[in-house]
Amino acid sequence: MSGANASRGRFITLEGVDGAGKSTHVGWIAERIRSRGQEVVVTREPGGTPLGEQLRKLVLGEAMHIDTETLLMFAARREHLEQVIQPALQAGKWVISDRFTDATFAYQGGGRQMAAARIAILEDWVQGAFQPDLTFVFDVPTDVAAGRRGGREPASPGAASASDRFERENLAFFERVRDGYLRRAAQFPRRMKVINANRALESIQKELEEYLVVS
Ligand code: Z5A
Repeated sequence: MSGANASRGRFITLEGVDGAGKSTHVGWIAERIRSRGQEVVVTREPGGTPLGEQLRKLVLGEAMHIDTETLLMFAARREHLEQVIQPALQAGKWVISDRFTDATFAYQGGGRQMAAARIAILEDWVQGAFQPDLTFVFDVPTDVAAGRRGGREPASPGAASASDRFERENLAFFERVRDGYLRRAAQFPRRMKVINANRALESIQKELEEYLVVS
């Protein structure tokens, strides 16, 4: 991360279209890092704080203008940074977040076609130069992701479910989201690692391990 120092923890984010497998890998990554003696905080966006979780319910459930949707993502993020992410990093903990700002560029920028320059204004406002140290983009063809979503039960209160606004979008939307992630990863290749998630879990985790060893 920009401005990282030796005593500060590290910030890892997981991204990808719905059903790509982020949530499947969060716990595994946390355990790998804990096994190295590090303290780990696992969190998610939108959410991660009591207020953020309320905003999550609104943004996943209520129809709203694209500007409102984007502003709420960043409002939740501001709280998340202030209350969870920054304090944990400053205390030397590692933070693993299931989604962060790259999701806004992919979903609101790619999926909903909001100009990236507008999102970048909010990014600068809310987080300045702060970025994750490492981002995994789990990449799968959108039809594979859709098949995986189809076989899933909602995992927790507020979890994405078949009834949430994003999951009701069509395949073309998810194609744009996927392209949005791949474009962003091409822009920031040192930070963002595209992981082919269309293969066996063991094979994916072997690749993740290689990146974690050098983090
Ligand atoms: N959103 C946004 O628009 N803008 C923003 O800035 C942010 C978010 C931060 C909620 O996110 C929504 O918020 C999201 C984007 C929007 N859209 N939706 N819906 P979320 O992360 O909470 O919701 P989600 O994307 O649906 O995540 P998820 O439920 O956690 O899905 P996932 O992590 O991608 O997949 P999974 O649950 O780990 O795996 C799905 C199934 O596939 C499951 O049964 C697994 O066992 C299976 N799986 C996983 N990997 C494999 C492999 N390798 N082989 C076979 N099967 C597998």
